[in-house]
Amino acid sequence: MRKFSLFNEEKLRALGILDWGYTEEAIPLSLDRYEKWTDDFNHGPLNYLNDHRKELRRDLRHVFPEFQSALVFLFSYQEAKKWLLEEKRYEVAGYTLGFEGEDYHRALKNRLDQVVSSLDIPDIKFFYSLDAQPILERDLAYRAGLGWFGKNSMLINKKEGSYFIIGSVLLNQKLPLDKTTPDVDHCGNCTACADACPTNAIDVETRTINAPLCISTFTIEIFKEVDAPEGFDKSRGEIFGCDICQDICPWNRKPLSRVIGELKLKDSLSYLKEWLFWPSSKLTSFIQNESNRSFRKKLFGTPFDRPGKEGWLKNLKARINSKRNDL
Ligand code: B12
Ligand code: SF4
Ligand code: SF4
Repeated sequence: MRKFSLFNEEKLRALGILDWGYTEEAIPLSLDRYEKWTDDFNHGPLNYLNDHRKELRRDLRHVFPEFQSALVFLFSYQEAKKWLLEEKRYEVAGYTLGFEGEDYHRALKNRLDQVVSSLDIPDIKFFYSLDAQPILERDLAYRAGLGWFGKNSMLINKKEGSYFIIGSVLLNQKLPLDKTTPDVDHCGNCTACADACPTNAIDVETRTINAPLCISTFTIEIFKEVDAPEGFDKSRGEIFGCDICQDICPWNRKPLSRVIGELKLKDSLSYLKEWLFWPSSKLTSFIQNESNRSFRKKLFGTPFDRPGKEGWLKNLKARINSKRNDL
């Protein structure tokens, strides 16, 4: 069966799905690369990538024993990204505003529920993979024919670029769909992402990044007061996540030029947009005056909840120290 006959494509578009793919391969094709990466300690403080869960990543059946196949979906945040670039609000990553301001783990589970409910297959059992599971999701998307690994280590789709979140459904049955073959490399001689990365975190040879050097790790994953990685002063003063190596990538130009939709935020979260226009000093004093509890409560259900008050103050301090307090 050709893949377009399984779903109503219009419905998928309405759910923000740019493309989807299918695979029956349980074992990642890049397992050796992941193992070498962790053996060389490139995960730095991200211990969950190198503990007992390492074994689980070796085979999808270790996570979902009944695995027979997977449907993999690419959920767009292109609208949010376009808005941030046009407004020159580089400080936060595109995905943060991409799902109406909601934490994507929550928002996309809901959309996957809608996708699964439209599958009319008897006795189907399924398991969702949405970032937090011990599954190499880029590799899964690669196996499903959805793109190639860019030198910035992003999974890039030839038509849609890389501004998307990968969400997958593992199934206990095979579906009558044509087999897909993984895409080939389309980076060629380009090294724009590695040249633009302010902290030199990208290794173009292995197409991986050194996580402790990455601004995304520093601003999202580290909650305690620590110094910013060397080179941060050459960044755009990112305070939550980093898209520099995607914003520079030529494969993201066309997809953004086609975007016609507007940035949408839930009414209750529209204040997030306002925050982006506050100077760092104003945001800092606002956060300092909040208790830990009330700050968390304000951000609950958004991606910004993660680093907590201490993490936010660390991020803002790094921005101010990097002399990017120009806003
Ligand atoms: C840990 C993690 C991070 C860490 C480490 C990032 C990293 N590159 O590993 C940090 C905090 C830095 C991070 C940052 C970001 N992340 Co993140 N992250 C993850 C997570 C949880 C695990 C990734 C992992 O296993 N890394 C291990 C390393 C070794 O894998 P890798 O870097 O992808 O390397 C692979 C390639 O190098 C590949 N390879 C290289 N050459 C070749 C050649 C061939 C032929 C083959 C087959 C393979 C291959 O093999 C390696 C092993 O698979 C995944 C979710 C998940 N469960 O998978 C999300 C995920 C990778 N992150 C995602 C996103 C959106 C981001 C950010 C853009 C967020 C932001 N704006 O700040 C940045 C991007 C930074 C970057 N350039 O990677 C998306 C990526 C979507 C996409 N289009 O690729 C994911 C998939 C989450 C999701 N469900 O959508 N992230
Ligand atoms: S996300 Fe930013 S810091 Fe991390 S590799 Fe890309 S450009 Fe470098
Ligand atoms: S910027 Fe160039 S090298 Fe980097 S991922 Fe994009 S095409 Fe590949």
